[in-house]
Amino acid sequence: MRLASSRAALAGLVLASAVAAKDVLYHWDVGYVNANPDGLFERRVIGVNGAWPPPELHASLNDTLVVEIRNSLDKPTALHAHGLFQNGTNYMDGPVMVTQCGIPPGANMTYRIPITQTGTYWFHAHYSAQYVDAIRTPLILHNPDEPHVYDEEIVLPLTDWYHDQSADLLNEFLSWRNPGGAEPVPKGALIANLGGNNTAKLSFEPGKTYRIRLINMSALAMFHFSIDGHTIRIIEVDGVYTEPTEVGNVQLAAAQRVSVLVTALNSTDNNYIFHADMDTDMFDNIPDTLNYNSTGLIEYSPSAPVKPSDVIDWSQFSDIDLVPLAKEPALGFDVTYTLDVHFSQFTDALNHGTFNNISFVSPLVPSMFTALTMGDDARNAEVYGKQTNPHLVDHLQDVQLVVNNFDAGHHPFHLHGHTFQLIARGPAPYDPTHNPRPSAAPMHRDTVVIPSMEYVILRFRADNPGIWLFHCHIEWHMAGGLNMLIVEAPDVMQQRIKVPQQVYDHCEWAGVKTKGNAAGREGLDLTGAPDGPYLYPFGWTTKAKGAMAGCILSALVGFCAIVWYGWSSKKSYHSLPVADNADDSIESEQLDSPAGKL
Ligand SMILES: *[C@@H]1O[C@H](CO)[C@@H](O)[C@H](O)[C@H]1NC(C)=O
Ligand SMILES: *[C@@H]1O[C@H](CO)[C@@H](O)[C@H](O)[C@H]1NC(C)=O
Ligand SMILES: *[C@@H]1O[C@H](CO)[C@@H](O)[C@H](O)[C@H]1NC(C)=O
Ligand SMILES: *[C@@H]1O[C@H](CO)[C@@H](O)[C@H](O)[C@H]1NC(C)=O
Ligand SMILES: *[C@@H]1O[C@H](CO)[C@@H](O)[C@H](O)[C@H]1NC(C)=O
Ligand SMILES: *[C@@H]1O[C@H](CO)[C@@H](O)[C@H](O)[C@H]1NC(C)=O
Ligand SMILES: *[C@@H]1O[C@H](CO)[C@@H](O)[C@H](O)[C@H]1NC(C)=O
Ligand SMILES: *[C@@H]1O[C@H](CO)[C@@H](O)[C@H](O)[C@H]1NC(C)=O
Ligand SMILES: [Cu+2]
Repeated sequence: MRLASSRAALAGLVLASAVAAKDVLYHWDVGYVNANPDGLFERRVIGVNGAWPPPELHASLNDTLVVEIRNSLDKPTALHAHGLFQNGTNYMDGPVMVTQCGIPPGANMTYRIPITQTGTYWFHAHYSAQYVDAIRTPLILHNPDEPHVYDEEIVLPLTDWYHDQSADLLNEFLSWRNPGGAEPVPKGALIANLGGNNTAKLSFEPGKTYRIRLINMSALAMFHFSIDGHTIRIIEVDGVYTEPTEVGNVQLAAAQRVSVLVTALNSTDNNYIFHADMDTDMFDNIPDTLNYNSTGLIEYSPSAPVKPSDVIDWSQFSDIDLVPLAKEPALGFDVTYTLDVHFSQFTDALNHGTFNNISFVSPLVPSMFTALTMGDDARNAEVYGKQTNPHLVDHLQDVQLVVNNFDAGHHPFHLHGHTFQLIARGPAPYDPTHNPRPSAAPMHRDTVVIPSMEYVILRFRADNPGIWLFHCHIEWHMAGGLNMLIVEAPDVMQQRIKVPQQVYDHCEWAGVKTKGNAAGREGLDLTGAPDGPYLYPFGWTTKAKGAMAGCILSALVGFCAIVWYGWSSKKSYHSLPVADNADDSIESEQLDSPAGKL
């Protein structure tokens, strides 16, 4: 599948580089196929070139990864290389209505991504909740100068697995019938795309050391990974090398990656079980049929018995205690933003995730185009529209984000375009009069879990001009609005970023403008830009609140006839220019949903 071409895109880099960089080319025809990985239920999934799972992607440092997508679905799509900096290639990042329009059905898009990083990443759809339909695959970036020593490597993606289609799950989640915002609970877990009675098996040879690249490609579930009878050492987290750190088990939230080294035992007398247990804290109910403890087999010999589990080590370690191999001092900060995370009931009758009480709604113009076309006004955050919750940072500023999680669940937050240093963690809210004492060489990563009622302090240097999404990686929460924008150095973007014609063409097809502010207008005239949904207005009369409560109650028993004025605002932000068949009700509902276009 891998074809190398002799010419490299980054001519400048190639001149300076020791190893010949190459284009690594993949053709992906993205379309529907059927699959039954747990042996329990055959369902429609989104596959590649007529098969599922999609092929793994591999490239090396300084290569250019080229993935030519053909969209054979009946709806738009877009893909995101999770954790890649996309330095100078903001338009290849993937989130729809942030850096591109959806790739129309029947159209192609070539993602050309210069590889400046190494480690374990993944590639997934960034449109609606499409990746729940299994369009996701590991993306491994090899390092010709690998600092850790091992004999072989194993890529082990872990995912939760749903039997229903993502569009149906999303409609259930974002529904007035679900005022508490209970997330869809998966039917089980897949280890290396196998589940149910199809057990994943890893063959070990005595004495060999394996690098296992764990990737949590879940929509919801958090996993604990451990191997009976073996010790595991963490060496990489989210593409960042660490000093080898021995742990009893590895916790991975959605979108996080960890590489561990495991040295095989010297004897082939026994086989062993490895565990990938889903953390059930996030599940509102645990169906009797749900096996949340998934296991696989470490096989030394097909005839050997399985040595029963000793006690599983459930000790917790904190990622903030890891030490990166490349040590850099803690950044200071030139600008700090505090982000309070809540889930609340909104006037559109839905339960939305929010940063500072704003639930994300896509603008009418992809924000990257707003940055590129608004001249000096691009440095005024207002032009991106208030529903995108834009936070402006200037070129080369050191940025601090203080994130307080006031919700009852944990959330894995992901920043596009950067890794961030983990400066501090503690009980929320963070008290700004207490100076954090970061470690001398803080760990950094691209996705951080914040447990309920805790805060984290994150810092990064704004050295990558672009529009970068900051969001919870639980797919359901993202769809529910838990996203915001970091608008990084729009003035420098205007000098550096040259958008390929294809990206304009896709917007044109969808009737989406590629210039102007969030409303597609000039200057600060934001007439028609998305506005709302709103938190329950505090000024509401008791009677109105009673009507709303009654409405929610009756919604619970299946009907809701009262129309209150919250609904009337629906039209204004539901009227995004939608790319396709508006008469397909499920589809248009999904596309119209607040953040449905991401
Ligand atoms: C990758 O490119 C950088 C920058 O040009 C160069 O310093 C480095 O040696 C290259 N590394 C490899 C493995 O090609
Ligand atoms: C689109 O992609 C398909 C499949 O990868 C390829 O066969 C076709 O030539 C491409 N079309 C264009 C116009 O590039
Ligand atoms: C899976 O295995 C269990 C017992 O291990 C068995 O009861 C069940 O019937 C099996 N299911 C399928 C679909 O084979
Ligand atoms: C993957 O992430 C989800 C969501 O945070 C979590 O519930 C699940 O346990 C994780 N899986 C692993 C194997 O860590
Ligand atoms: C396996 O045997 C070698 C050589 O005797 C020894 O160095 C190594 O520690 C043993 N490995 C384990 C996991 O016991
Ligand atoms: C899953 O594993 C955990 C940890 O070993 C254990 O406490 C729990 O009882 C197991 N649950 C089931 C249903 O096997
Ligand atoms: C968000 O709304 C809650 C009430 O739902 C309020 O307590 C809180 O102060 C608000 N936060 C911000 C940052 O406005
Ligand atoms: C982006 O590239 C510039 C050079 O053009 C470099 O200074 C900066 O460190 C890079 N940032 C990231 C995040 O790769
Ligand atoms: Cu979340």
